[in-house]
Amino acid sequence: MSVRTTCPYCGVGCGIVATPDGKGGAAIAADPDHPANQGRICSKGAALGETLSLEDRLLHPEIDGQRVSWEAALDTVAGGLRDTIARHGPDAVAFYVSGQLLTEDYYAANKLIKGFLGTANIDTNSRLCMASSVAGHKRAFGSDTVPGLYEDFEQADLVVLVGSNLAWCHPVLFQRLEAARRARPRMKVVVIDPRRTETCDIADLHLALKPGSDVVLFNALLAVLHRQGTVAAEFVERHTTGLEAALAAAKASDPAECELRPADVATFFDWFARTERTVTLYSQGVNQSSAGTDKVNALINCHLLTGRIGRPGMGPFSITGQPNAMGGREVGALANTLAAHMDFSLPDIDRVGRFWRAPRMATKPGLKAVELFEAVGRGEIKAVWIMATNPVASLPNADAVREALRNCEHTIVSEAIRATDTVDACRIRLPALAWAEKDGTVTNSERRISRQRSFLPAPGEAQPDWWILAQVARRLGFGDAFAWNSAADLFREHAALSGFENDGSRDFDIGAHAAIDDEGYRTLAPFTWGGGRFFAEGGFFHADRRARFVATVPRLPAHAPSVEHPLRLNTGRVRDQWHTMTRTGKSVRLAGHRPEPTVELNPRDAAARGIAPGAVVRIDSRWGHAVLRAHPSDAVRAGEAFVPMHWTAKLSRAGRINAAVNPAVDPISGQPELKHTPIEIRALAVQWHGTILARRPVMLPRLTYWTHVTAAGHHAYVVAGEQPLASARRALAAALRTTNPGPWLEGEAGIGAVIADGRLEAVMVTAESYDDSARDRLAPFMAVGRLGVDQRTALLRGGEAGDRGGEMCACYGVSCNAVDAAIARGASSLDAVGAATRAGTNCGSCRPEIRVLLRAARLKRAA
Ligand SMILES: Nc1nc2c(c(=O)[nH]1)N[C@H]1C(S)=C(S)[C@@H](COP(=O)(O)OP(=O)(O)OC[C@H]3O[C@@H](n4cnc5c(=O)[nH]c(N)nc54)[C@H](O)[C@@H]3O)O[C@H]1N2
Ligand SMILES: Nc1nc2c(c(=O)[nH]1)N[C@H]1C(S)=C(S)[C@@H](COP(=O)(O)OP(=O)(O)OC[C@H]3O[C@@H](n4cnc5c(=O)[nH]c(N)nc54)[C@H](O)[C@@H]3O)O[C@H]1N2
Ligand code: SF4
Ligand SMILES: [Mo]
Repeated sequence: MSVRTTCPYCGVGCGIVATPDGKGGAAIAADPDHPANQGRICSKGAALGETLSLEDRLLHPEIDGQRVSWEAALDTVAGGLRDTIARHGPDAVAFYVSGQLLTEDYYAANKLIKGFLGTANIDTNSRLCMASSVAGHKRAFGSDTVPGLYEDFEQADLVVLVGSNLAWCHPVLFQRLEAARRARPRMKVVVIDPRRTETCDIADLHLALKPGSDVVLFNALLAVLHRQGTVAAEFVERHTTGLEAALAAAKASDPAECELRPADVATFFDWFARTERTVTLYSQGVNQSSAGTDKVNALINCHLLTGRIGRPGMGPFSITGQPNAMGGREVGALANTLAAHMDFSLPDIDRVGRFWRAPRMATKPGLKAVELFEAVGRGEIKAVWIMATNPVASLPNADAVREALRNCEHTIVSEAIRATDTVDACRIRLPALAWAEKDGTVTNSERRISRQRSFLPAPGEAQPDWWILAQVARRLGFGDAFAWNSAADLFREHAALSGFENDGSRDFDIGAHAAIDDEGYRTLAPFTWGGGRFFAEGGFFHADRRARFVATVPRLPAHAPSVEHPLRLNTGRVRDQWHTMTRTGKSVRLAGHRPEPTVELNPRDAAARGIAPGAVVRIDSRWGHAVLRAHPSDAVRAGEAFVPMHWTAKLSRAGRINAAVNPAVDPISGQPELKHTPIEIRALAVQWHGTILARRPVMLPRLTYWTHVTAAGHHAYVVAGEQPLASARRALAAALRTTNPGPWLEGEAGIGAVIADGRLEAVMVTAESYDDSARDRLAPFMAVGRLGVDQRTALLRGGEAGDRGGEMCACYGVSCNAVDAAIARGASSLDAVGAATRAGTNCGSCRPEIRVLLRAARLKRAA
């Protein structure tokens, strides 16, 4: 039987239809009826079926590495919290939660700590993600309201994407935008991003601005709009205040500081001025900055001035990252918010306290993520409970986070996966249900609440996150307030609180759902709260019901490049991986797109440092270092480098980039500046490169570089070293044979293999230079049961040449070379390439990259 649920990845919030196969797996398809995706899906969503296996799951509670009963684990957690509070007060306790919890889980965590433990030391990883948007919304609107809807992108005549790589990070919205643009050719797209991303592929204009200079650009735009009279005078007059001060600040901004071509800036300003239906969509290039909140307000100012808000095809639009970033804001799980979009004002504290019948309401905001872990590091917080996030990999200055956890008295983690960088650092490990097994709701970027429904049975002893919290609450004596029996019970309570003494004073009100029965919850169809759009006719949530223009004075990133660290490190995402890879990392086809942790840097900077393509390099900052594969690319500005955030200490020797990322935060939102860290990059004196495929995991010897690459039916590693090749080969061969025993055979061209009873158990190939086709060349031999004579000979000669040139289409496993070949044979459009190879015909995530190949072929023909 098929089950309709919601994708657990990005904030687009696509509907998914899952059909269990009865053997623990499920077929995954897009839900044709879900309003967010209408039958579309992306490569990550399409590969969800490959993430369901249980072999890496945490299935039983553990304390200090020993399996224990739930009773023992819950008693220990409750005892630790009670004891800590008794000895050191409630502020010695903290929760660190996640936009990947369901609303019901999130609600339970927030209620327990803020109402019953008496501290607001709960923060969520949304601090790293949405905090600047929340703060910017509140300053401008008096509430954390996203005014628009997805259909606004389709109805707009100008879509401005600021610091958003939509093509890779919100692929289904990108597909919708692409389709709308095809249908309405007059629509224009502007991308504002220092990097030339795949999103630029549909852009009419790309502004590769100086990193961090967004406030300057939008200030300058505000001043130009005002000077030219592109002003919605009546809207400004009736519904806003603060224009004069904002203009004064804006007029001091000189767009030349953005290091753009003046003609491009003029074009952007001209389009913006002329186009009533304008949407400005923004994401982490805006939020993850020490001036993030000002960036948000600088762009909202331009929409307020022109009155372009809350009407079809218009508005500022904060696109959220995680599937339930919005739900977390609704339950108020940020350290500085309360619940149901309430704050730490006296009336709100009183209201929530009465609703919860809370014995010990927190009365002031708690510590925000970065400061929270600094307080753990100083020993001020003595008990920390982490749920559904991997801070040892995802917080800046991540080595310090790991140290802090190792030295903390009570470290508790609720996780689905047995071994992550964070689980390794925590003493008490509680097994949580994962996506396929959970029930609850999530809210996407356009305020749409959708059900996640379980379609697989609960494995082992794993439990829902809310259940774990409620059990601990009962042990602390709060049984009555945590007596829920189902996610539906929680949803009803959450809905009731949103409507409690509300009468229109708060934007978030789903009180109408407080009486939903179990059947209604089971079948609940996706709906947007607030109905349609907000603010077309004013009605802002400041006491005077007016929006605020905010005077934004540009500031540079907190840490400037120096002689020692002259480059700027930018970080972000790649198309086919999700965060710390605990789920997407299980998929073989998703591994093909970007198999290794790389740093992209400008070819000029690479040349100046003697860094060749494929070289192994070390990045150093004041905070730490990483070791990565270099990929020179003119998509990156000179002076900049880009590293994906995904690789962890579990998957690589030193690809965990947050070890090097600075912990500076925005003074208002507390969001860290993950996009701007001064660094230096240098080539390492690597003597040799290698590739290893083995049936069983290999305990690698000390190497300069290694990374694990997910492969079908075996383990694959790409390695490199600074020691002489001969001794390295001896050490590697010994390591291979420890877990993959059998006779060792030396072949030609650097091949060494263990072949036992005719079956290839493990193979390695080493060479002086980097050969990224070795995995593709050798993998077919691992797929064979018994090698025939010819196959054995071919293998020992180095494997057959069959370089696939990397994966293009993850859905159908089509390589770059196959697409190139189709183009060479005459396929001259996306559709023709699709017809010839199937590439790009399922989820469409690779279409921007196919277009790049098409364009390259056209240029080549023209030359
Ligand atoms: N494939 C994939 N998709 C995801 C995720 C994932 O892990 N993988 N994660 C999800 C989550 S939680 C999030 S938050 C979103 C993030 O989605 P995005 O924000 O789109 O992704 P990022 O790659 O983090 O950063 C966006 C861009 O900001 C640019 N940037 C850096 N500095 C500046 C600057 O000063 N100004 C401007 N204008 N731009 C700048 C970067 O070059 C980068 O291209 O993605 C979601 N979707
Ligand atoms: N340098 C740099 N760092 C970044 C960013 C960046 O752009 N650059 N982006 C930041 C942003 S925007 C974000 S959102 C964060 C994301 O960073 P994290 O939240 O740390 O990353 P995830 O890998 O998504 O971690 C989620 C964890 O929850 C587990 N999990 C999954 N489902 C469940 C469940 O139902 N219950 C429980 N208890 N656990 C579950 C998963 O196995 C996984 O370990 O990273 C931030 N860090
Ligand atoms: S765009 Fe992709 S990752 Fe995002 S919700 Fe949709 S299917 Fe999931
Ligand atoms: Mo995020």
